[in-house]
Amino acid sequence: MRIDIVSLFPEFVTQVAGHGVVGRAQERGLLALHGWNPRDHAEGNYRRVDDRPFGGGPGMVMLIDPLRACLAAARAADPAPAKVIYLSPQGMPLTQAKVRELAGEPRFILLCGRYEGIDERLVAAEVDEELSIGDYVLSGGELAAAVVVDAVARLQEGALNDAESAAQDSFAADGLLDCPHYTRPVEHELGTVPEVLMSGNHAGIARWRRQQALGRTWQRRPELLDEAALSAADRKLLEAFKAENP
Ligand code: 9D3
Repeated sequence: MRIDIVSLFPEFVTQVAGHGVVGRAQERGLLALHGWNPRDHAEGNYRRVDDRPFGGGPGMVMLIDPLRACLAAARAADPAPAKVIYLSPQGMPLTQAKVRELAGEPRFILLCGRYEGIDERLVAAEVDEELSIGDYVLSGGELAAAVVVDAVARLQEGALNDAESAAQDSFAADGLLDCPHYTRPVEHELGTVPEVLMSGNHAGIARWRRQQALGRTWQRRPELLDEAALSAADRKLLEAFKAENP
C-alpha cells in the first residue's frame, strides 16, 4: 500500500512512521510513505501557503493553490487512483472499522491542515473524506495522520509477527477492551499474579481472560458493549463479574 502525506511538516509524519511495526512494514515492502510539502508548490519569494481569513478573526487559513498543486503532484506520482482524506477536527471520528476499510485500499492521500484549517473550496473540490481522531485540540493534522498510518500499516498482511497477529485475532476483532496481563515475578512487593493464570488450565485461563475483558469493558466503556456481539456464555461471565464487582 502507498500513502502520500501532504503537509507543511511531512517529515514529522514519515519520521514517526520509521519505528516499530510501521518501520518494519516499510522495510518489508508492505507500505510506502511519500511526503509532499505545499510550500514546494507555493509561488513568489515568500512562498506563502496561508493568508488571513475573510470575515476577520484570529489565525490563518491555508491557501487553495499551493495545496492543489501539491495534491496534483502527489496524485501524478502513481497511476493508481487515490482518495484524499483530510484530517480535521470537523471530520467523522476514526474507528477501527474505518481503519480496516482504509487498510484494504491500494493507496490514499492524507491531507494535513495547520493554522485554522484549509480554504473550504479546496475541501469541497478535492477531499473525499474528512476524519478526526477525537474530541481534543491538536495543533495540526500531522499527529492524526501518523495515527492513521500506524493503525493502517499494522493491518497489512505480514506486518505483524505471529505472536502479535494472534493477540489481534482474539481481542481487537470483537470490540472489547483487553484483559489484564502479568509476567514474572509471581510474588512482588506490588502484589501477586491471579492464581488461574498459573494453573495450566487453558480453558479456565481463556474463561478468566474473557470475563476480565467483558468486566473491564462494562466498568470503563459500557457503550462498547452495545455494539459487541455477546454470546449466552459471555452474558453469564459478565453477570458473574458484576456480582463480584458491584
Ligand atoms: C476553535 C478554533 N480552533 C482552535 C484554536 C479550531 C481548530 C483549528 C485547527 C482546532 C484544531 C485545529 C488543528 N487540528 C487538526 O488539524 C486536527 C485534529 C484535532 O485537532 N483533533 C482531533 N483530530 C484532528 S485531525 C486534525
